[in-house]
Amino acid sequence: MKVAIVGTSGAVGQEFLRILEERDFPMDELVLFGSSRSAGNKYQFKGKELTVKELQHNDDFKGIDIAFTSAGASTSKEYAETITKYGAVMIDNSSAFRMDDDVPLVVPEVNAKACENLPRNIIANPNCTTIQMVVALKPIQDLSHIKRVHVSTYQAASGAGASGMEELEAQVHQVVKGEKPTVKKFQHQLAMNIIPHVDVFTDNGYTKEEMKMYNESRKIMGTDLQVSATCVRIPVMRAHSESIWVETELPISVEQARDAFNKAEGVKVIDNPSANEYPMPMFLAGKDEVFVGRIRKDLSNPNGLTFWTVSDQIKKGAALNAVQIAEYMIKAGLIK
Ligand code: 11C
Repeated sequence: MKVAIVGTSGAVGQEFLRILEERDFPMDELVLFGSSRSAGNKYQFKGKELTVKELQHNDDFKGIDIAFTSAGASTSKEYAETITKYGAVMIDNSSAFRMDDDVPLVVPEVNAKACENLPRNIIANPNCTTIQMVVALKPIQDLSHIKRVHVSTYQAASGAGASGMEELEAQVHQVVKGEKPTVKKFQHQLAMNIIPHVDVFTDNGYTKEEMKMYNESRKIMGTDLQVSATCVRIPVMRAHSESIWVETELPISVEQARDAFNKAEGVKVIDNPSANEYPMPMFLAGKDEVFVGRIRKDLSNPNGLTFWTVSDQIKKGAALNAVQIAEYMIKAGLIK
């Protein structure tokens, strides 16, 4: 098994390196690719030093079985053919192909079987806010069809990559020193603030991030689910949180929901309000699962249920989900 990472120097690329080592991913060789700027960078993997090669239109992908790509949508579009033409499966973290009919959009806990049909040898990894939401919706959908979801996200600076985290850290220091914070990456100062605006606005008043939650969830769940999202950036370094409200066809009790969450793949329940125990991003960054708490009935709707989720955006929201897709494919004999 020969594996490639494209976009190695970014926050998600670095997470790929950590996760492949942490999970002892079955492979014989790992090849690192990046832009001309990061070509030549050296990284440690399992005690060996690997050097980043420049991504180019050549035959470097001959013999590669799996390519984890995270270098932005335009790079993915430009290089998809170069990457896949000798048979490599491209598991792409960008938004480039997510809504294409001939590219499956996969969260293994929800729709792993979609990996069985790959007309273009490409699998898309969903947006991080969508991933954590659908992992939590799946056990509820298995109890009763979900008609509607209202969700507000609380997204960490890490969603904007390493430079987003650097900007938040710098702003915190500037605020403490009484200096005017430098604003580059986000639309406004993030330290001591929250910004109800992630990605650009579309014509219907929702942002692209909010529309991703609508469109991607429906494709992954394979249902007519209606989603209304408000995506918010908060001054947290890493791990996104979501306040989720669902309306189901049949009423679901809190006990039924808790039991379903407890049994669900990839979910951990932390829900003990009397001891002030609920998921919080500060304590769950770096973890694999989607954490669920504050499970309760919606007071305004007998078929409504509401809960709170937290998951590491760079891990389950990006690199880990892609690696789990590859692990599923190897186990299912789809990549040999
Ligand atoms: C954020 N969710 O938190 C975004 C980043 O479509 O993969 C990921 C964007 C994407 O800013």
